[in-house]
Amino acid sequence: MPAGTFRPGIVHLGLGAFARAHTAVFTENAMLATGASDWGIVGVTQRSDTVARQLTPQDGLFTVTERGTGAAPLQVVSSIVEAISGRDDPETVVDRIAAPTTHVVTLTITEKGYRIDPSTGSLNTTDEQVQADLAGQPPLTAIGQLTRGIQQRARNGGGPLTVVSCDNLPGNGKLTETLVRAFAEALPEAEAAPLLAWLDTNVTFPSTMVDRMVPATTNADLDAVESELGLRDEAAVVAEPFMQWVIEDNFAGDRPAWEEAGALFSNDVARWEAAKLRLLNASHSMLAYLGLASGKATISDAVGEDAFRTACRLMLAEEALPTLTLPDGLDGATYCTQILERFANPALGHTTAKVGSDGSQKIGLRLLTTVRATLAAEREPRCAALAVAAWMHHVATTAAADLNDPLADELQNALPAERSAATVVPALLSCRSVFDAELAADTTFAELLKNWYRIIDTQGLDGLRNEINHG
Ligand code: CS2
Repeated sequence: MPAGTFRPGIVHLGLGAFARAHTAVFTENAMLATGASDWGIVGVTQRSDTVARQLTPQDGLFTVTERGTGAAPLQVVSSIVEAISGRDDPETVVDRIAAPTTHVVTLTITEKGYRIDPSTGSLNTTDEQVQADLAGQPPLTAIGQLTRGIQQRARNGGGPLTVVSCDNLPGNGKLTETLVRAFAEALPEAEAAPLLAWLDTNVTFPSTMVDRMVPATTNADLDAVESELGLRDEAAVVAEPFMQWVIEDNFAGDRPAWEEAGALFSNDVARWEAAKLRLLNASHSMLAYLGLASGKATISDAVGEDAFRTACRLMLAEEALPTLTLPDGLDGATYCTQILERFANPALGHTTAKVGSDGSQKIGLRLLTTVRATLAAEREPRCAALAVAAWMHHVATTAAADLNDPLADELQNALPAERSAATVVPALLSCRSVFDAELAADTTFAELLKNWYRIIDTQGLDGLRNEINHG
């Protein structure tokens, strides 16, 4: 579709590569399938304005290139009708959320974007940016922008709004609601009361499960797109052919017919999300940290190592799957086979560094859930512990400035000067932002971690191969 065909109906917070290759594609395809034209997306970048600067001169147009078996031809996507820098133009973000044409806000702001206090599971009101947003600065956090936008909408007497979180978090809808309400409750009483009442009757927060592997776009990708298209697309994204979206059907008002683009509306999203986190994302993280520990730059290289694939299979079949109740329509064994095949896609170039980033925000949801449930069933979480030990090794062997994690300082400060299994494992287990006190005190888990850490640290890949295959 040429630029200018679609009119805005959605505000999207977090305009990274994932949003462009997933949410924007589903929305584009739904509009093309139905002939609707009023679900265009106002995209908002978060910390950096790069994507807004790339998309604006291109009238929001960008390409999606699929890589791997079954790849479709390059698609030009036109569903993004405006790109705003949330950092530089927060008042416009608030205005767009409040606009009468907006019916839906979608979010892909990553785990850390929610500013959760791990000790309460609610909004981290000690965060300086959250405090500044509460104090009335033009809001810079996603939850601040969302809540201030809803507040302005309420004051304008606007229509109902649906907020759709698309991040890899269990119960992402309920969580987003909790954070928005916590923000509203922390406002002065005269502001809080009417806003909370308006939220009660006008805003819903369905949960969703999203899936598509989307690596960071490289310069080589941009060059390849240029030679195919004959034009330079600075906002191009590459992705695997697979894409999935399961959405809870709980909308306050109108919505795009995303089912026409292949999305599944379901009342069982919690089970879909738990399965995806503990199976796909858990083994993805495991391969990332095992790969980082053994010099493998991509996920396909890591899964190509027999011992690592074996460790993933064991973790999935013997540890993660028994902890899950799968939704109807999902066969566990088939799903696990398929995800390992998807990881093996050599054309994707998904780096272990990218998947391994923000580990402090991810391992709790992806791996420690399985660790806790397996220990509670009086079994050993041997392979899940391997993944956590590999993460610990990554943290302990990466310089603070190079560790891509919002808790990098806290993690580094916990570490001793002399680093071995005996010192690093207890030091990192004492980080309450990642491990709760009960899990940290579990001797079975601590011993597994120390054993794996020692092997990674002193014997490297050969030691891992030996222990995984014969241990
Ligand atoms: C990955 C995910 O970077 C990561 O942490 O595990 O982004 C993963 O690629 C997606 O969730 C796949 O849907």
